[in-house]
Amino acid sequence: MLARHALPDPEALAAAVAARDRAALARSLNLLDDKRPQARRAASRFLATLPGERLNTAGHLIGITGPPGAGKSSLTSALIEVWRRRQLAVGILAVDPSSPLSGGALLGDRLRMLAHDQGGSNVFIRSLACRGEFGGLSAEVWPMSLAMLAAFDIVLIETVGVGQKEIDISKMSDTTCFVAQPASGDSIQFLKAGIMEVPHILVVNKEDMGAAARKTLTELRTTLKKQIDPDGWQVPALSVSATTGSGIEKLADVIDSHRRWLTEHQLLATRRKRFQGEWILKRLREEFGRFGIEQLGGEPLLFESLTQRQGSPFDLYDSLRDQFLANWKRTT
Ligand SMILES: Nc1nc2c(ncn2[C@@H]2O[C@H](COP(=O)(O)OP(=O)(O)O)[C@@H](O)[C@H]2O)c(=O)[nH]1
Ligand SMILES: [Mg+2]
Repeated sequence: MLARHALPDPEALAAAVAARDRAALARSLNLLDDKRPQARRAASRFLATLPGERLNTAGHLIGITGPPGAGKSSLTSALIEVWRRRQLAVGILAVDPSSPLSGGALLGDRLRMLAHDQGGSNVFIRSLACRGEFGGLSAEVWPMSLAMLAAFDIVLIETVGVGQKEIDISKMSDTTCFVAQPASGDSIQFLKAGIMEVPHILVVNKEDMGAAARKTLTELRTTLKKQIDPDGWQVPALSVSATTGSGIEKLADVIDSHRRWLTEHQLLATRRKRFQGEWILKRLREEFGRFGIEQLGGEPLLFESLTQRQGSPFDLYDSLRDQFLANWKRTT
């Protein structure tokens, strides 16, 4: 019991994670999720010790989002197989509470299968689905993705992408894929109305359903003609079938081409740096509201400084929190 609760040595843990030690990875994700003060301090040191150049410029952080039942988990399994054939090490964070039975079990089964052959050690999956409400959990997804990034070529996060409560995956991934299913007018309406941030890649899954899939793809392409990615990336829409496997190689290629495009335009490192600013601002906003942000210098200034700084994001957050509380005490 004691051993289970004993905190790991952050430096040794970071080295083991970077060496893709599976037990260390599991331990690091638990540590990042541990709210006890001494665990937070260890987690903070752990994050600060992860290899910075990997976190800034290596690997590929991919977000897969879309409504429940669209086939995100199925698509994830299909992609894992392609990436394995391409000799890439893959880490998955599944933050999808909507399909713990179909999706969760499906993905679990596939991975159990994979684990039987020698390629199994290059695939690591952590499901965050069975913890109920997102609540505090959502806050830890980004730090967890950093630990995964230190170990894997590809880190994929699956989230449900409709509604307000959901994690904004576009604020923590290099490439965001939105998965729609045939005859899902909703997704198109969300896009048109600007409720949904334009993803980098639009995927219509269940192509095997025939005409309905083709119609949805055409509608999405028409909608996309009016949508411009702020960076200038031409958003592609393609159809696939996770069940039959059709289009999956192509999808993997398109996902990779977006990463190459980001690198060629010197946007990858810039994008990664923004994630930290977004994460800290979001947490400050949740804890102290707009007033808190104003007290700390206002959003633009704060954001700018947060993307510049080095070290652990936990430390940065804590120091801003302390700063706010000290100001608050002085003025009341
Ligand atoms: N016909 C068809 N069904 C699919 C396809 N991909 C997934 N499904 C089914 O759609 C349902 C939801 O899939 P799941 O991957 O759990 O969706 P998620 O909720 O988006 O993760 C399951 O019953 C899958 O078997 C596909 O390409 N074609
Ligand atoms: Mg799922």
